[in-house]
Amino acid sequence: MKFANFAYLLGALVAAAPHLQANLITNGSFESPVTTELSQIFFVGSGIGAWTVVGDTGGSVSALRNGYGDGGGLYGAQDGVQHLDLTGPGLVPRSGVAQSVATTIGSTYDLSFYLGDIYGSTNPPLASGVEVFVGGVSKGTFTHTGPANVASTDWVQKSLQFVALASSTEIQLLRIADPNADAYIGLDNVSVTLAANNGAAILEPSTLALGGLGCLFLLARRRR
Ligand SMILES: [Ca+2]
Repeated sequence: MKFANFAYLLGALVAAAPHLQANLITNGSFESPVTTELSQIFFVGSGIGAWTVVGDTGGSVSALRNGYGDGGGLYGAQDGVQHLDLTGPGLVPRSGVAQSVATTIGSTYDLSFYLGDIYGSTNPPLASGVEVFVGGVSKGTFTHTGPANVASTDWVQKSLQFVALASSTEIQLLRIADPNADAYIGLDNVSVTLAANNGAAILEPSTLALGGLGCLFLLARRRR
């Protein structure tokens, strides 16, 4: 291969590399649409950008914008200025959001999201919890109990891996039934990224660049 061609190929590889780990979820941070007020209700069946609100009939979730406060608590986003409260104002058993992403059969994906809990003056220290469904199959329940006496949202990152079984995979985050009804389960910053292509690990851009430099070095030595 001519050096110019090789350099071009290397450049193309490095340029393409960051896209391998692009977030497949659209509006994963719930920044769109901008809420009409600091809190906006979305009922089951309605859309929040690319998300669809799912759950029991009559259920809902709330999009909260930074500045929203209730019962002495301040409900701030983990990322950006908006996030979801999966409980909504009405406490039907289940409500949440779902979105389908394009996937490659056999490839492994990382699913990550942030779960928020708050311990305000009127809220007992109850766990926030969601059950995650991938392609309609439950991947388990994830919970988080924030520290006591902290009157702002406390966030933790939760993650799991899945292997795609179809060319389109539905990601669903559904709040767990909450008999104690502390009426707040925060969700923000949802992402799905490609982890491995059919079992082969995805090279990080830095790894690719280093490998490319190594190739250039070898090429330069051979040309002497
Ligand atoms: Ca956000």
